[in-house]
Amino acid sequence: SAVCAWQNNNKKGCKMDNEFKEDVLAGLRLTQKALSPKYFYDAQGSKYFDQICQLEEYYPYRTELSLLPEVARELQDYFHQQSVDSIQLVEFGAGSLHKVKPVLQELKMVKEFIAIDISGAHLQAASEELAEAFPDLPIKAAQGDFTKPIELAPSDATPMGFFPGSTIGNFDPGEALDFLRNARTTLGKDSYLLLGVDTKKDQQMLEDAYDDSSNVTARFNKNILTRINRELNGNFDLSQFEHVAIYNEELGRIEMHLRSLVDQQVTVAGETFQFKQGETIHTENSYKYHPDEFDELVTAAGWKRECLWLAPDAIFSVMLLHS
Ligand code: AVJ
Repeated sequence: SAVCAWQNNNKKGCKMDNEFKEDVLAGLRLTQKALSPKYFYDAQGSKYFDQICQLEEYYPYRTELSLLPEVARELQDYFHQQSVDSIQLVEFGAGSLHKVKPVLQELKMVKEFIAIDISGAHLQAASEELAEAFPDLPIKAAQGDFTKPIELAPSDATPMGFFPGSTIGNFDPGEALDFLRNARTTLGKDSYLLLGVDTKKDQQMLEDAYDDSSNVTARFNKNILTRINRELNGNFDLSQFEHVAIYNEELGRIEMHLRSLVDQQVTVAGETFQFKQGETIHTENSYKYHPDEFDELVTAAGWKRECLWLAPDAIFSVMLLHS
């Protein structure tokens, strides 16, 4: 196939698996138990996430997707003006590759596409489908964790990172700053970063997006327990936990938790953990930013915002950063 698969910053069946175990055990030992949202994305979790994207309540996906054709057309003009005639596009957390399609459709100067995702088999399948739609485009599918430093193959083309979907919202602001700084180092001087960032808005709209009426997000959240049961010999009883999504206004973030319905104990990889009734495992943060607020992070990380696109009612933002 036209898709070149490569391992980026981890080795399958070795470091990754052990890291999952150590991270889960360390997270469950905390007073406020916590798991990293990057572990949502096993094969099943990636499928649940695709289902979330089809929900009426989950406005970020469709809102950003409908902005992207116009964004890409304006980028095409902008890069012409800047005499940028070839681009190496690098997507972080590429998932099902839905978002890059409108970008590739308009932005003819993209000469190479590198997709990085933690969910290897899912990414490989999505990349093969993308290769059919863009047969002349060299595509690299890299299984890797973009929260760790990444090395790019040198290229004569201008590097442009692509980080849509407000995935950056999974980081707390300090981690987001680190990510932006690292991305600037990875992509190099005279590079670009096209970023999707969800905005602060009405609390009900936010909470509905993360606690949908068909309970898809609840299944997505609980799937992390199924994964722990399977991969780390755990005995979580999913019926004894409930999905919780609340907007923490003070911190400007949606929090997802799994709340224990009873006093219980659970064993994972031979270690036993106590749960009080009502106690939660914090599974995800999804930070929301006013454009001005986010721009402070951008500037602190050494980037400059070149363009900002806002969806109607400013419910989602897309921006182009220049190093
Ligand atoms: C993939 C991190 C952008 O935070 O909106 C969706 C994940 N979690 N519904 C988000 C998610 C629950 C999503 N990101």
